[in-house]
Amino acid sequence: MGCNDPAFTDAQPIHKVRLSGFWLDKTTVTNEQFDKFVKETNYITVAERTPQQKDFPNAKTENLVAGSLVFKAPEHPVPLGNHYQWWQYVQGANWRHPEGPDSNIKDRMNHPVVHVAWQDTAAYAKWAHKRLPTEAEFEYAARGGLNQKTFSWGDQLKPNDKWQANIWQGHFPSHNTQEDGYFSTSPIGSFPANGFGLYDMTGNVWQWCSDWYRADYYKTLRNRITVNPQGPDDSFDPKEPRVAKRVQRGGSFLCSDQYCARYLVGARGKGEPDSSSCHVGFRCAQDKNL
Ligand SMILES: [Ca+2]
Repeated sequence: MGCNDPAFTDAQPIHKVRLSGFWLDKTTVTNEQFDKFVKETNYITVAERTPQQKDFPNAKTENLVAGSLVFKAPEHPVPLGNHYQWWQYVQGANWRHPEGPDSNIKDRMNHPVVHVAWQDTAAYAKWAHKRLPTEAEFEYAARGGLNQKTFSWGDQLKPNDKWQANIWQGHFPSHNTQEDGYFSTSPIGSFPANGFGLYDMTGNVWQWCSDWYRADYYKTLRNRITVNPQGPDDSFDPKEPRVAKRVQRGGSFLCSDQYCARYLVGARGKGEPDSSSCHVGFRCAQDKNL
């Protein structure tokens, strides 16, 4: 488990884990599946709730509006140091309206649900009598039975000149050539399954895992075999020390070799549990003895 790419120090060292058997959804949870959950439970996602002043004491009242982060491609190339050049908090953006109030999911019912916060995905998993996968389970599953490969399908990014996942081609973030066929999310199962028959373990949308994120967690697991690791007890991201985060895996349609590149099977991602955006979704796991 892990990744030797020098850019991803939080995914090092490579270490061994041993896992009990488990089931993992073949695909990410779709809009259609999430719609069923919401219809049965009247669940309201975090992005649909108006933020409360007590939770954001320094925010101006007029800024306390329900919404979510939406990717907007700048018209011209921009320096990659400031992600606010392509991320916008859009009022009214949520899982039903991925680009904002004027957008809808009518033609995207078989796409992954997005704009779901970690706690939304945990609520769905509980309703489905499932759970989120651990980070170790996700990586084991993503590797599809291959050992120490760069990607979830092998060592070549584009074997036989065919894209194996929905990522970004072209100049990030201003020009997406959509060589793989998709600017944004793709319908589930649009790319080949991996060795375990799982779809979109790489690309399309980031997927929440159950673990807290610590950049130094793998260093605590070196030189031994850890059985069923559940993640650290708390979170620490040196890049944002005061923000607790959960692990995300897989990368998304926004991952490019110029930025992010976290479509490597051992690479890690992270996000605030209350945050949501247009390129983060999830899938569920189940214990094998159920
Ligand atoms: Ca794409």
